[in-house]
Amino acid sequence: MRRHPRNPILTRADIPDVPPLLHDVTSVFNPGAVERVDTTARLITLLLRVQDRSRETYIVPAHSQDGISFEVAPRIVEFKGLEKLGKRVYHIYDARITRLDGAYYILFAMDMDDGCQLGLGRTADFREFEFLGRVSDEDIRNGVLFPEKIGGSYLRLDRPNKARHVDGPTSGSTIWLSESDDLLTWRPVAPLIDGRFHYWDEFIGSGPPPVKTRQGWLHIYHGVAGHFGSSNIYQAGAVLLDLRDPTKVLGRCRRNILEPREIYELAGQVPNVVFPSGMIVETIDRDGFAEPGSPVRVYYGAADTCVGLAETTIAELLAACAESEIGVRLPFPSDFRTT
Ligand code: BMA
Repeated sequence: MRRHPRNPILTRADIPDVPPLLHDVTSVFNPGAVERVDTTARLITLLLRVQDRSRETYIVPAHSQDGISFEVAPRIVEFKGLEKLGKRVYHIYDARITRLDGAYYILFAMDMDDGCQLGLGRTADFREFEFLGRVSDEDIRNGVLFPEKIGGSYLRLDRPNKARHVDGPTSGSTIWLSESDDLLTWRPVAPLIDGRFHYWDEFIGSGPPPVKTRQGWLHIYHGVAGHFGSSNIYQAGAVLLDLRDPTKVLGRCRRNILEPREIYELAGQVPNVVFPSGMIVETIDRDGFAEPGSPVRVYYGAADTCVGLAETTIAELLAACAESEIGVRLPFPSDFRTT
């Protein structure tokens, strides 16, 4: 993917200073993204993760007509009904937005006393937000909803968390497919892809919600390479799933499609991180499929500090998914010797 020349497109300086909550914030990153029509204007809306000096985390909306310059709302998102959970939620973060059944659904991570859980919210207009419920009962993160029912069920991708070391931080190396009849109660269907140890994506998690193409569901995910268990390098990659049966993996990129290279990705609160979380496809055909030549914008968190924008096309992402499997040696020029 290619970085936008105006990167990073959002930094802490873009967040309105509105005490007491939005005051002198530390960072803005990992945005969910959606394109929509608001009254008459086409807008790209982001739900930003904003963190302050107390390390409290808020979701803050931002809107743009060109997808590059964003106006950040001077208020945090309050999910009505969250208090009914009756349990303490320390942080809400990493919102992923899916348009489904005519509304916008938001899956997000909730740090609670029993680990990280998934919360589900809904909005019609990005002004009022409603909390629909806690939609997990195990430590889990990176939930993303498919934009339509498949085989009569709602589907999502999610990533259960496991501790790598006893009492250590949790992460995960398997993305699962789960299904639901009502969006509230979920059943695991099948593991979809595993982390590839020794390579760039040892630990993995979903990025933005999957996009429908004629070739299959195109999905961007993040992969983490652990360097001697000390530093983690977060990169982005792509995978292609069968349209009718998304448990079938049709292709997966061999090499990452974005990795930390620029200074704002290499240095920050958490160094060496690109974390894709929002994806906007410009051209969708009449039947709802992304067109191969369509420009694609991917919004990502950089070093847990600011927001970057990377550009590509559907065709380029599909080509990445068609690369030969990792670990299969590519031919060296010497393999073609004729003598
Ligand atoms: C992941 C999540 C992300 C974060 C990333 C890098 O596990 O917590 O929200 O951006 O780590 O710190």
